[in-house]
Amino acid sequence: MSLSKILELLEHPLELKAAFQLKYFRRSNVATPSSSSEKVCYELLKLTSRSFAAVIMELVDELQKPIMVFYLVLRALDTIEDDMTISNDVKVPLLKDFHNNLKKTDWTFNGNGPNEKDRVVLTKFDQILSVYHSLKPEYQDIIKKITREMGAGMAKYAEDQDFNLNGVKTIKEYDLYCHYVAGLVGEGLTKLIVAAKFGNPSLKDRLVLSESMGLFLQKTNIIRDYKEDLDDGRTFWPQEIWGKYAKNLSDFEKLENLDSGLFCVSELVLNALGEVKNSLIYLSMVYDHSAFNFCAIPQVMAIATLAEVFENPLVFKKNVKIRKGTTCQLILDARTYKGVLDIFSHYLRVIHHKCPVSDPNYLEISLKCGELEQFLEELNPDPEHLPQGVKPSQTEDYLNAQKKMEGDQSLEEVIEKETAAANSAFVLFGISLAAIAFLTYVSLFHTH
Ligand code: IN0
Repeated sequence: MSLSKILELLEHPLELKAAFQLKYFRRSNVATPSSSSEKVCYELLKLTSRSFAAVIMELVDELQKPIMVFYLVLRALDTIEDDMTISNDVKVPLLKDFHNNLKKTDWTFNGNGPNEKDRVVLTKFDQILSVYHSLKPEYQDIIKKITREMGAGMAKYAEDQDFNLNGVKTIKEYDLYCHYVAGLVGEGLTKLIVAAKFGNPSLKDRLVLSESMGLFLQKTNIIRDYKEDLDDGRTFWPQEIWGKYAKNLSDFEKLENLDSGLFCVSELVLNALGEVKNSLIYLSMVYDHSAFNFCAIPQVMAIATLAEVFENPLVFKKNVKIRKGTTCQLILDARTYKGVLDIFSHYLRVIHHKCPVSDPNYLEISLKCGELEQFLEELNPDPEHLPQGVKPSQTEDYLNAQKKMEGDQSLEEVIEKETAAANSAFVLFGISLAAIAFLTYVSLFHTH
């Protein structure tokens, strides 16, 4: 950890405490690999995504391997799609046929450019295949079907010259692109979670909900990655939106266009907020605590990121990230459904308050934040806000949310104990540090 990151943590003592609690107090149920290929998969997972790997490792046994394999297979597909050193004559058939590799046991690929970050996922793909074939056939089928659809989608975009040169035109195209790279992931995960009986079976018939889960994450990534994507010569911001604010997407890099750039970000954030309602409904229908965590953590990180990029000029200079300590705090707070609702409520207010009246999207942002605040209140009404004797309206969403919160009650007690223990230890730790510092000072400067 760099000195600047340590100082950042020290500036936010509550986040420092969260980091401390996460590191030393969370009971984790990390599986031990039962074969060498499983071990390789764990390593690959850690290599590709540090923080998210931990969340996957903590999934219940039934889902841990299927989701790990799903994640790695998708990462492999992504690593082919992303690699500009692979020509389209090689890339397109590779993407289209990728699902057929899942029938093999020994397939690997060494054709990535030497600098491709995750190329090892493909050079060791045979290890992933070995774990894939050990999964229940039902899980294998789900993974294969999504891989086939996503590969076909990616091939379609790789072949689309207009897309490669000019990026996404309409909002409809933007949603479709996000469907292929993220909505389908949501569909696959939903089918895995429901097959494992860890979620409400009706999730499978309401795929708009998982679609929103994926779109919310991907749209947030796309807004955040403006600069990086532009430097790489690509763009995913839809022209239908940015075209209202600039002639060329790269105009936003110039300081004189900062205002219009920030207005454009507002409209993109507003668009992304359109996915929030469905995501919250989805989360209320995931029963298993570890599967809930796995789904909720990326969502709360996304809403925090949206609040961070909103009205933030740095978006046009670099990828804006939330602080490491904030991430730790979010991971701890997102363990319960109530915690997730509170996080969304908080960041929606941050966005709402940040929005200047001069922003052309001011009215719509206010309306959207208000509508979502009201929805949060519908899911978890504050009795004080209801007129006396009036019961909350028993909507399906309300009932699902209440059921989820009842299921969280036992967890709530465990969390309370853990937090209390971590707090005491943290205070003790702080006092010891202060004592050591004091004694060091005395012995260094007050010796005769
Ligand atoms: C994911 C998603 C993910 C998790 C849980 C539920 C989901 C439901 C629908 C769609 C996606 C869902 O989460 C990861 C999160 C992640 O990788 N975070 C990065 C942080 C970052 O900045 O990249 C990390 O390193 O911690 C995600 O972003 N995607 C993903 C990929 C595969 C699977 Cl199985 C699940 C990628 C994407 C494109 C958003 C779908």
